[in-house]
This record gives sequence, structure tokens and C-alpha cells, in this order.
Amino acid sequence: MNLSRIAIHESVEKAFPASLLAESLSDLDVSVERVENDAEFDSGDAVAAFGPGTGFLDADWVHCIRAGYDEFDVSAYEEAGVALTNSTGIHGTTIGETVAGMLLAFARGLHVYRDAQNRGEWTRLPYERPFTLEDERICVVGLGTLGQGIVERANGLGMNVVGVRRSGDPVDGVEEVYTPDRLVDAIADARFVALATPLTEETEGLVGTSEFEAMREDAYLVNVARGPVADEEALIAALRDDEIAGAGLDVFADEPLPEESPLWEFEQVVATPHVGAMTNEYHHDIAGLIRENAERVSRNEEMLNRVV
Ligand code: NDP
Ligand code: 7N6
Repeated sequence: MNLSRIAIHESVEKAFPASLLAESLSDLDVSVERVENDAEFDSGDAVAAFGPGTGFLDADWVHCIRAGYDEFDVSAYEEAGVALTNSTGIHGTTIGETVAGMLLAFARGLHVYRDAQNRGEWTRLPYERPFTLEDERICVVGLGTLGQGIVERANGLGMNVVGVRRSGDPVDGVEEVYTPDRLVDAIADARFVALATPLTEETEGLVGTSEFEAMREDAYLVNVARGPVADEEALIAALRDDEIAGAGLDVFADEPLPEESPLWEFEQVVATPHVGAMTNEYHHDIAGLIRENAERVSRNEEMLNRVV
């Protein structure tokens, strides 16, 4: 690959102003240009984009500015011989802090008090409701960048941490690591179940009716992975039937969350609009990944975060 241009596709605006990424990469040897949705690409081009776009298979390299590349047709890239890279590795702190915030809100009732404040009400949760995170168990499903970011914060809060990953290999700060075939055992005793896997054929609907039945009635689901990793209909039923206590949701089956979704209505649902990884430094982190790979390409080395 002989890079002559890095094209910053306008889709990156879903995450940050394209001008900031262009500025962060302006010292590279190759030209850096902002391009619109109808741009054409050629060999020598790299494209930085939020998701798939027209003409991308004419470029040499496409960098997805997200960790999740589930919207890309990976085999088409493989067949076309176009390099596809993703942005795993940069979201541990942001997502870890977002999840810590959700856990603290549920334990201490912060979301309920903000709702009351909006109504101008001085009100207290019943005595039995507030609890502390200390010594409560969290099961983190998916122990990569996101999962480990959650694990570190959960340990800092004095929680008891177990987890699930494909390999079952140990992870620092995780007392017991389960394989996916033992998911129900892993979640059964947990006060919190946090989903942090990619969306794949194996993880679609990973948590459904039987998993909600297996969870404790005072347990909370946290989903920062992708909406379809939890079966949304089953989740709504579990919340309605008090099979679980609540949910912290950054991702949904349909985004934006449709107006008519019952998920808007539950007091014990904290819903954020897929912003769990947002930070005003996001463009910097992406620039770091692109820069590293541009340098690797020029040295003829294997690229970082290569999907295909
Ligand atoms: P990583 O590749 O670093 O980690 C993925 C983890 O998921 C690994 O531990 C992997 O297991 C595990 N895993 C994969 N399949 C299964 C399965 N069937 N059952 C249990 N565990 C499984 O990815 P990231 O942590 O960077 O990102 C994960 C996903 O989170 C992304 O693909 C994206 O969809 C989503 N995401 C959402 C964000 C948001 O804004 N809400 C921000 C960033 C990412 P093993 O370690 O054994 O391979
Ligand atoms: C913020 C979203 C991912 O997969 O969806 C997230 O990385 C990122 C750009």
C-alpha cells in the first residue's frame, strides 16, 4: 500500500467535528482532506469514517472510527483486498466511567432524585431502597477494552467482579472468568450484569428471556455493547414483570430510541443516547490510531486493529 491521501469522510461528524481530526493529522506526510458522502476514492486513499459508505471499496484502507464494525460487510473488504481497521483500545476510560456512573446512580438513587428535582419535589426513597456498591457482585460480559475499563472501576468501588469471555482466560481484577456456555451461572448471583461484547452472530440475543429469569430480582442490566446483544422485547417484559430491578442502557435495537418505546417510561431505566464513549478528546484518540497505522504502512509493517 502506498498512501497518498487520508480522506476524512463527513460521517465522522456523528462523533466529532471533522475539522478537529484534520487538524490533528495535519503534520503527516500524506495529504489530509475532508470529503463528503458523494466523494470518489482510488488506490492510494485511506478513508476515516463512522460507518460504511459509497465507494469505500475503491480505496486501499478504511478506518472505522468506532470499535464496533458490525455494520461493515467484512467479507466484501476481504474479497476486494481493502484493509479495514477499527478503533478498539480507546474506550476503556470513557465507558468505564459511564458504567460506574450508572452503577452509582442505581445504588444511591441519583436518577430518582434528579427526576424529583425536575418536578420541584423534596422526596426520599423508601428506607429499603438505597444500597452501597461495596461488596455487590458485577458480572462483566466481554472482557476486552470496554470490559476491562468497567472491571477497573468496579474494583475501585470495592465490588466483587466476575466476568465472561470467549476464551475463559483470566483477567486482572476478575475473580472468576466464565466461558459463554456458562453465562447463566455467571450472572445468576450478580447485582449488576454489564454487556461489553461486539455484536456478532454469537452475541445477538445473548441475554434474553431465560437469562432475565436467571438474574436476581434486584439485579440491573447495563448495556454499553450494541442494542441487539440483549433481546429488547424480553428486557421490556422483564422490567414490566419486575424480574429485574432496572437497566442502564447506552445502546438500543433502534437508534434513536423510537418515541413510542416503553423504555422511556421506566423510572428504573437510565437511558443515554449512545454517548457512553463520548469525550472531547475522541478525535485525538482516533488521530493516534490513524497516525500509528499510516506510519506502519510506510514501514511496510502489519497494521494495528486490522479487521481484514
Ligand atoms: P474487544 O475486542 O476489546 O473485546 C471484546 C470482548 O468480547 C472480548 O473479551 C471477547 O472475548 C468478548 N466476546 C466476544 N464474543 C463473546 C461471546 N460470545 N460471549 C462472551 N464474550 C464475548 O472490544 P471492545 O471492548 O473494544 O468493544 C466491544 C464492543 O463494544 C464493540 O464491538 C462495540 O460494539 C461496543 N462499543 C460500544 C461503545 C459505546 O459507545 N457504547 C463504545 C465502544 C465499543 P475474548 O477476550 O475471549 O476474545
Ligand atoms: C462513539 C460511538 C463504538 O463502537 O459505538 C461506539 O466504538 C462508538 C463514536
